[in-house]
Amino acid sequence: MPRSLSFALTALAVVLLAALAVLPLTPARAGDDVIKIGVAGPLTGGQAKMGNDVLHGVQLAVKEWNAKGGVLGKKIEVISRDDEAQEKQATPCARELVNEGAVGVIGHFNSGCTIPASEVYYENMVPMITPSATNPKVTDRAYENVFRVCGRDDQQGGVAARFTVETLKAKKVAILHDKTAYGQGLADEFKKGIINALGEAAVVYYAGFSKDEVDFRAILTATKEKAPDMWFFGGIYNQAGPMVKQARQIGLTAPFMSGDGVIDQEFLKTADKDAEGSYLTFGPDPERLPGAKAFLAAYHADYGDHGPYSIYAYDAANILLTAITNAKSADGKKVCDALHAIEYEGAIGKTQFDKKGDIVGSYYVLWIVKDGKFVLYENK
Ligand code: ABU
Repeated sequence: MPRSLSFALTALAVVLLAALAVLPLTPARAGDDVIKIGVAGPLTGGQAKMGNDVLHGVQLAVKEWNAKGGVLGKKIEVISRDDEAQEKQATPCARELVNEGAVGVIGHFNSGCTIPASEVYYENMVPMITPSATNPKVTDRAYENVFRVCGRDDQQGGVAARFTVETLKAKKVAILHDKTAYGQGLADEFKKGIINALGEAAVVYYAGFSKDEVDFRAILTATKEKAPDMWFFGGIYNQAGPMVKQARQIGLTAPFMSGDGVIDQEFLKTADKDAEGSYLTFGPDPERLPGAKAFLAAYHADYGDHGPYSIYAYDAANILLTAITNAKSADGKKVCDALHAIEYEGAIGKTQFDKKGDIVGSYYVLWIVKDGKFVLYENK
């Protein structure tokens, strides 16, 4: 090949590649014979239990829709991506889901992944509903394609702080967190509530550490030296389990409290007897919700015990598919409009979204570990 032609072809290839890099991705493809729904979260690693709970909730909803003929006359296919709960994996996963033609996404699981991934979905107007990401920033940007079916950490942190002051009557609290958008965000909301009620001096210790840390003894010893009436952790069950065990080993006996990231059977398995008496904030008990009965039976038949976010993922998928049905289209903008208008009666109750994509209302209640189980806290 003449050298000039080779040079021209190389230059053309470079220009084409550069153009492809800046072109918007192509989410919904009209000719596709299936409708693809994306799921993203930690499917491997320390948080895989909760990530797979979400995947299973979506798979169950899709199985039920497919048994009734699918959506818009097409079968629904679930495509999943494992972001490993790593912020830097979130954006590549989101791009892959969009590239593969996901018309909507349930996820991501973690706030720290949901926030950057939502930028990709927003650029491509792909509706996303997170079942679990509770950091306020997820919806505070008011992107028209971003929704969540869970609560917010400014609600959850306030409930935890009120309970600490009014029910536990604590005067001195220690606060630990995993430095993530969720963990530190929740810890800061809790801290705000404590300071509002009791003043700055009530927070006797505040510290963060990596979300991959496994040895907490130094920080727990420092916590113990401050003699708090209770200690709070903003983070996830895979760290909370060993942390509570190590706390009791070094003689930190004050009550432990955390949030929705810890209310998982894996916490009970790891912390075992040391988990007894731990307080957690989360939503209502699905076992007490009449609308959850059919979901619980079907989920248990397919996957065994449900996790905390299985039911939220199930409702999120049903809400997305109902919005596609109502929109009579998988076009992202039309589906987002349908989501903003939706009033959905699901397994966890009625869901409606406000302008920012948050659910209308707040549902946080206190749970306690009693006889090796999570049970609703009842003030007697
Ligand atoms: N909300 C608990 C775990 C997920 C997250 O917000 O990071």
